[in-house]
Amino acid sequence: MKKFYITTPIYYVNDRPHIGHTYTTVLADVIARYHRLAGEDVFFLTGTDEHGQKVAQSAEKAKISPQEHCDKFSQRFKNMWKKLNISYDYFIRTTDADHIEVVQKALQKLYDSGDIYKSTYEGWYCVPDERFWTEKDLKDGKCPECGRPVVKIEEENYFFRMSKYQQWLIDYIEKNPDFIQPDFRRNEVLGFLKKPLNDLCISRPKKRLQWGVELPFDTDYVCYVWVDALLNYCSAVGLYADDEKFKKWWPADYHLIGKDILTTHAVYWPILLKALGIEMPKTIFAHGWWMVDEKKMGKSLGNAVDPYALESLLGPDRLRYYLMRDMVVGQDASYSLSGLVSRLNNDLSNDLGNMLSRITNMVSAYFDGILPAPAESVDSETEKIQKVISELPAKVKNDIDRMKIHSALEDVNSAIRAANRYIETMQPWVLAKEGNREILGTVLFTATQLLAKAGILLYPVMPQKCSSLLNAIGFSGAISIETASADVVVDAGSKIEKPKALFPRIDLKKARASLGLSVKPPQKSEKTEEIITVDEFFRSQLVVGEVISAEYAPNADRLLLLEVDIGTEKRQLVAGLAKWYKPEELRGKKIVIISNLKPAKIRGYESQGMLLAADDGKTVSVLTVDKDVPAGSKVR
Ligand code: ME8
Repeated sequence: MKKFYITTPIYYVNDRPHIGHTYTTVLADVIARYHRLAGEDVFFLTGTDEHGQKVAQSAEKAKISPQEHCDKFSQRFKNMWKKLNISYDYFIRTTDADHIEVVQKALQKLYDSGDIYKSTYEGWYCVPDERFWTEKDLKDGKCPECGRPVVKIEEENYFFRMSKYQQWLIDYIEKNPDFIQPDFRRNEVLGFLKKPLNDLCISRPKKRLQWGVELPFDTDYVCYVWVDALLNYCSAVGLYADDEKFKKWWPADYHLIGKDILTTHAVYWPILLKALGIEMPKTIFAHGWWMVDEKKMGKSLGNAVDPYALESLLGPDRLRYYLMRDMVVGQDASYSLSGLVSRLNNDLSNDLGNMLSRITNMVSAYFDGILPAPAESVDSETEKIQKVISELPAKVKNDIDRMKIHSALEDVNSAIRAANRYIETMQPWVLAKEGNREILGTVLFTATQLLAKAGILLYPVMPQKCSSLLNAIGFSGAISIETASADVVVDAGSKIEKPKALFPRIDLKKARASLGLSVKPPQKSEKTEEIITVDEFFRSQLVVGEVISAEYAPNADRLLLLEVDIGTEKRQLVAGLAKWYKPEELRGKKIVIISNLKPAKIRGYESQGMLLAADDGKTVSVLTVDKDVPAGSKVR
């Protein structure tokens, strides 16, 4: 059986989990669940990072021991993951005795092999980041990573010979294109490695910090928290303790991280492994950040969105769906409650939920709740939708394998929309009136197969809702990719039940109130952009936007709904282009957008900007850019 080992970062126990931590953990869970559905043997690791100055300081502030503080905050992460049905196989804590033992063994090995030496350090130190910087590293005299003040220190410390392995690392990254993903992050790391690499200070004197793993070769020191933390990925699977286990799981297939911790994972970690003679992980994948009002969401910035409140409003599955659907893995995404509400209402209430209630209602009304068999030969409309249905599992798998989770969800949703259109075209209620039971049965059977495939393919994202959906349509097989790939997923004769509304519509005003937000949403555009009307076009701001997704607007034939990345955020655009373009022809195109138009409602859909197109009276051609400039580039 193929094995699959996936990890999240281990989170600092300084504060409660926020949406950023939740995102990485849900993403890992979704990928782990897909691999389980594909029949692989999966090990999914998460946990908490519990040593270091920040934790010691937080504990001191709260007047409790560091260990008590860690126990309390680590439990908060566990509680959150339980609420969200995170199916981790192991939760590691860096204060676990067996982890500490592994860290000490690794340090001793490095010391014995001569890769660790003692020297005097003189320079700058960022207390919150626990990192040393040289004078020239500083930006305006402050920490180049977080912008906070640094303090000058001079002390004796132990150093790890990172510089010795710099050329080896460059060669390794160049030879292994999958090692750091996405590609632009690999280039970023290679860029960083053009400058000479300093040796890494891996100790902290106990007189300054005691909350850490003691160095086995000098009890006056504890280990730098990042060395301790990174080793969790190996200690969790038995390094130096259980060879068989370690051999089974290592190397990790995916280290999922946020882009904030790319250097530690793509530079320190491989060099540590190399020095210890341990194989490299297969892929380090850095995703982007959830942003609020164009700033990174995070506790220190005071803009963290609380996953507890969102979970109690939405339940676990809809929160999971939103996080997976609205971030293109690798890029930043902007969080807004209105975006969340419209995404869930559109995809889940209007499309999937609507289709489920239509089909279950009609099978109950016309066939006493027993799924009818299809006709032997079918019409061309049914053939068309059958093709969409049968291609769906492979499409989704391909997207998941390439980390395009949002596309996988869009694939399922667009198949659901196609099936809703198929039902409109076939008009089963008319077929029923006419007594055309053969075609009526075919339509309901066919649509039910799609619901079953969607239920399985969306199961990793929404395990509870999809179980209810699959139960409602009488599915009794094993939830697996293999089952989803079969022609018939639910047999004729199965008992169909009308489920309770699985995805009730969310009212934005009520949602705002339940989250304790003021009922009038902040007018973001008023704050950041000048609002103009079309007549004032000369004052328009033009930018390059990349079309992330495009779809037909349900119930509005001429319109396409586009999701466009304009560098700082994603926008929904409504364009009367359906006559001229198929959605897939627009996906990935770099187009020109007027970004500071007052949002307008077009047939009930909000358009947050306009795209430019040429029109010669016969055809319409969307303006694109000649070279591959990034989304957000100004058009002057
Ligand atoms: O860095 N958007 O822990 P941490 C998306 N202990 N993801 C975000 C995010 C945001 N706005 N904010 C945080 C540490 N994250 C170390 C890791 S690993 C050996 C040690 C996620 O609690 C993202 O995965 O600061 C990011 O890398 C991680 O939380 C940082 O968590």
